[in-house]
Amino acid sequence: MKTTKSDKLFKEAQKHLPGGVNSPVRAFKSVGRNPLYIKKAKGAKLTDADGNVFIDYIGSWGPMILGHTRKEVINAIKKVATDGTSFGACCEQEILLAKLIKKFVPSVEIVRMVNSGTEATMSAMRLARGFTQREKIIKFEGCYHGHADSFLIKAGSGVATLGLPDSPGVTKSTAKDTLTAKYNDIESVYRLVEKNKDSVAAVFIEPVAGNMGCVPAEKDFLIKLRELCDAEKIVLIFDEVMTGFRLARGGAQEIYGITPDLTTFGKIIGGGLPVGAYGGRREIMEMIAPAGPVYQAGTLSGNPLAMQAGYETLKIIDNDKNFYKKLGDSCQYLYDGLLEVNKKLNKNLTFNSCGSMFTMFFTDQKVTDFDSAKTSDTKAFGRYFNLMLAGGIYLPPSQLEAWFVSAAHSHKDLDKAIKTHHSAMKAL
Ligand code: KE4
Repeated sequence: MKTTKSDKLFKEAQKHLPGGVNSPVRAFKSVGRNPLYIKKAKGAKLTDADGNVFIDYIGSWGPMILGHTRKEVINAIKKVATDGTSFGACCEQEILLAKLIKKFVPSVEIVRMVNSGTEATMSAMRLARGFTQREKIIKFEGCYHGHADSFLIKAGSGVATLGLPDSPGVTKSTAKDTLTAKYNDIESVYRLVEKNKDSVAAVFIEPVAGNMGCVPAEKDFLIKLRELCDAEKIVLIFDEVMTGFRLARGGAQEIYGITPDLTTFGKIIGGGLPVGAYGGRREIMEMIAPAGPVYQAGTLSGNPLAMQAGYETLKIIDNDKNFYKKLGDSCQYLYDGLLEVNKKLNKNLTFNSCGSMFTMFFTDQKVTDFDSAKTSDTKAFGRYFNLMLAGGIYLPPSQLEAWFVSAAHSHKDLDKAIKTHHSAMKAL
């Protein structure tokens, strides 16, 4: 596969951007090769600077659930752009998108738009602290909630339980207010809450984790988490930046039938443009300025261009009552094909999926949390990634990420992935 143009661009980029990129995972470091420079995309396909065409199983890390350059979305963006892209003022589009988000996710009584998932979770954290007048938050090992300081924390060792900075630049005083529990282990949450009685403001969780690879929460675990938060007056926050509008109309909370107090969104609600949002119970959300005292603001929040792109995306889904059924059928077809290959070749790999997000882990252990996800053979995954790429299949360049199927993936695209998977697994 010729990559001279991408290699040349990456060399140049490293003179101007840290690590040559604007987000670490896309540097392809964990798969031992230079990143590809994508020139254009259409439907389920990407074309790179050297003209190589790939079937895309990242979808920009989730946003492109309709596939790339969906004509209704592009036309809407073009139309709005001719009237202006951002006014730093109110616009009708922000109301339209807010109403659709509420229609899809009944737990959202009011919602605030921001510009990324990180901004959404960061703001929801401040809001939960302002609402409860408490300082600590609980997150789970292996869950990622964007790069705000309070989320870049690793578990304190043993008794400490207090968080430790997981990145230079995060201060010990910040880290001490983040407690880390074990995913799918309710006892680990009980212990933290017991040790920090009446000081925990919020529990943040990816209800189906995507950032340690795809790891669905066990239903009973989420039920008990909800009960604990009710009993202890802790704000339960579902980080649905990835799962929102991905797993079902109402995201993971619809699938599990569990209502969080707040939900954070991103990715799909921007239709490929930068949008994040957080919303939930009115009594909490009305603490946000200017309705209430908790400050949060943003120059480009609610800009007409991004709002229109998100609105058009959700409107297409809203108008297609069979959208998730069709997407689910495509996924089942793909998953059955991949698993049949593994069975035939006697490859005992763990496969987790939920709706149209999934991960094949290079381990034979059941993957239910970060520790079990980390038993994966990341070197074998790296070899597999490169074999799939050479075969025209563009996967997330890290074992601990989720793969995505879009509404634009045809059976021909899915068959190609299954066939390429077969030759890659034989070559491994
Ligand atoms: P952004 O700030 O990247 O828009 O969203 C942060 C975020 C928050 N919550 C969840 C559950 C997320 O998955 C993310 C971002 N996801 C990663 C992919 N694992 C974005 C890709 C990247 O960092 O380049």
